[in-house]
Amino acid sequence: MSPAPTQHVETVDFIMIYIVAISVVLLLGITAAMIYFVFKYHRKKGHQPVDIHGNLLLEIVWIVIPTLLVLSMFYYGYTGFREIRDVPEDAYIIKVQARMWQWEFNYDNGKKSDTLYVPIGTPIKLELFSQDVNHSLYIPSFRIKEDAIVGRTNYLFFKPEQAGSYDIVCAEYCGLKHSMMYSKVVVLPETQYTAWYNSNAPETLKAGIGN
Ligand SMILES: [Cu+2]
Repeated sequence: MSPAPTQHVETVDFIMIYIVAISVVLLLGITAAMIYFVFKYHRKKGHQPVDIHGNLLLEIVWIVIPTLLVLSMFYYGYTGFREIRDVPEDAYIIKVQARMWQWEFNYDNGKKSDTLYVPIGTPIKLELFSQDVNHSLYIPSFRIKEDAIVGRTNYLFFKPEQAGSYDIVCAEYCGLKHSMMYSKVVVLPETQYTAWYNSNAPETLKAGIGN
């Protein structure tokens, strides 16, 4: 398996597998017990049912074990959530304008692009704005997604660890050409990023799709 493009990927995937694994074990265990009891205790002809009394130990076990399981899911979910939402002070801010049907990335030196360029190893904070309707910036490979909404500033945070090019998708239906609202995030080594960042060549923004 190739190394994860960001730390978030390992965190999110671990929690996902943890919860699914527990769910599968419980599903199989409960289903098997249910089927077993259906056959073992089915009503037989001429047989009178007897009263069943409580079992304190069993009741404690089935309260304590599920409680611990659910608390552990909460623990991993919450710490994972904080990891994704707590942005370090020194994060590099890139402003994102969403519009029908295009992403526009604005860097602090005035540069604009429709592909997102970021340097490896730098914590990145994307500030999300929308000019028209609700959009949602989704980077599946990084396991992050957030709405871009008119009149509100939302954010996303990630720290790229691997050079490469990853898909950016609009994940909120935003009109006729929503399905074409694709872009890329390109993770570059520091020196290449700086060269791109300082180059004067104007980044040609493709006209919004369909405009
Ligand atoms: Cu959109």
